[in-house]
Amino acid sequence: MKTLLKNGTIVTGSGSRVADLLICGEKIVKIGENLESPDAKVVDCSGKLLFPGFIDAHTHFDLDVCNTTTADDFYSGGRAALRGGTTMVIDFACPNKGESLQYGLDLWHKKADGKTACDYAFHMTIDDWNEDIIREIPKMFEQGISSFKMYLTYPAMMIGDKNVFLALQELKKYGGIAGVHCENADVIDSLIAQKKAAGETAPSSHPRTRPSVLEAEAIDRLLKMAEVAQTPVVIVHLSSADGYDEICHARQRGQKVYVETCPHYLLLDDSRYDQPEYIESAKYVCAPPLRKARDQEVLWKALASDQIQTVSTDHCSFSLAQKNAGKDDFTKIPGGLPGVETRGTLLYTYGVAEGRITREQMARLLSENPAKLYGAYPRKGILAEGSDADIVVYDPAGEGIITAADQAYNMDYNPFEGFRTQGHIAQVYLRGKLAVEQGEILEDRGGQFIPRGKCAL
Ligand code: DUC
Ligand code: ZN
Repeated sequence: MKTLLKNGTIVTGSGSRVADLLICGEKIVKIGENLESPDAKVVDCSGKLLFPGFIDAHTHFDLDVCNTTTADDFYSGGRAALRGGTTMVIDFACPNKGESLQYGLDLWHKKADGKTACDYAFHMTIDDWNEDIIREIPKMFEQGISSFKMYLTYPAMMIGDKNVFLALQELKKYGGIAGVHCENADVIDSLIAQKKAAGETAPSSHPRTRPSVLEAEAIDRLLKMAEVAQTPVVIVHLSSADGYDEICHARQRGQKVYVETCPHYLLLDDSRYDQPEYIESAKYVCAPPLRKARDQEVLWKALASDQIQTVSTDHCSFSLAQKNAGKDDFTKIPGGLPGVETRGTLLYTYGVAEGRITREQMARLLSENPAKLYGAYPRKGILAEGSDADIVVYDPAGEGIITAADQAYNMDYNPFEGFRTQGHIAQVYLRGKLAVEQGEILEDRGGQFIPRGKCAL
């Protein structure tokens, strides 16, 4: 089957131009002017922007956490992703301590295979460190898993600084890359104990027990370990100016550091935790917490100057009933926000349309850089001959409003409720097939597992 997209503005990380794009089967076969293909379905894309399918390199679908399971699994999460222009997610396979990496990988395949609307891949979580795990690392690469995740917070996931350092050294042998959640667990625990002893159990205590300086401390500690291990790392979900300062210091020392932030850190602030109604504040509990307007400003400037490489979502959704679990104790509120459906439209609206970043930067942040960073480029991440025909047709005209009444999530709220949007996602093609048409999902189990190679960013 052939499709010819005529006269769209083709946006890639390195430039934009009006051209025609011919799809044959799953691939882009030609980009050029005045293309003709008698047997192709012709679609007029005049006035539309054609982006490479977005990649969300940070989702948590079907994850058991805080004695509950995320509201979105790979079915609803994949549908929401695709509807939002995300043609590939990289989720976190997450074995429990004591389980093998292979067990975690098999389990994540079981959760995702045959029921995901968009393409998908997995990072592997390292939350245990022993001889068996070390032996399994090369086997992960053989199965298309080239990126890993470690935590400097959450006791259920932490392996301690010594093992983080050893894991960095081990991954380096294979050209693997690790993303790390940076917050100082022990000091956070102490602050939590003090808040509880003082009877301050409302959600407003959440950001006060996780101040940005504790993100900065953990980032600095990790980067010093990475410096000794002589390997680049990814700082996931950077939330604060304090944390960013530490990244700048490491770069000044000559280190290579990759950075991810998320729409909620760019667009929402910590005043959300001080609302009178419990549930209105609980909705926004995530870790790291939302920060201040100044932090947002610093993050936007870092995006504009290409100092942050990716915007992913940390999509980790819980319904209002699930968020209610912490009514008497903020530490029992399951942490996380949905975001996979609105990322592209928000970045276009508040980034490109408001002049903070260019559309080429948007293509780099949402597509090209995650594809390169996580070893899926050039199959993914670019509109080029030979690449998968994952395409977002963005209509920049018109305005909309984000509302939970119009979303594919298995969710009863949207953290960006009421946010104005500029333009909308008109169509999404997944490997050559029209998969979303004006918000309607046409194909919702067509996603494939994408094995990945080494970092190329
Ligand atoms: N932070 C969250 O808020 N949820 C999921 C995991 C994380 O790091
Ligand atoms: Zn996460």
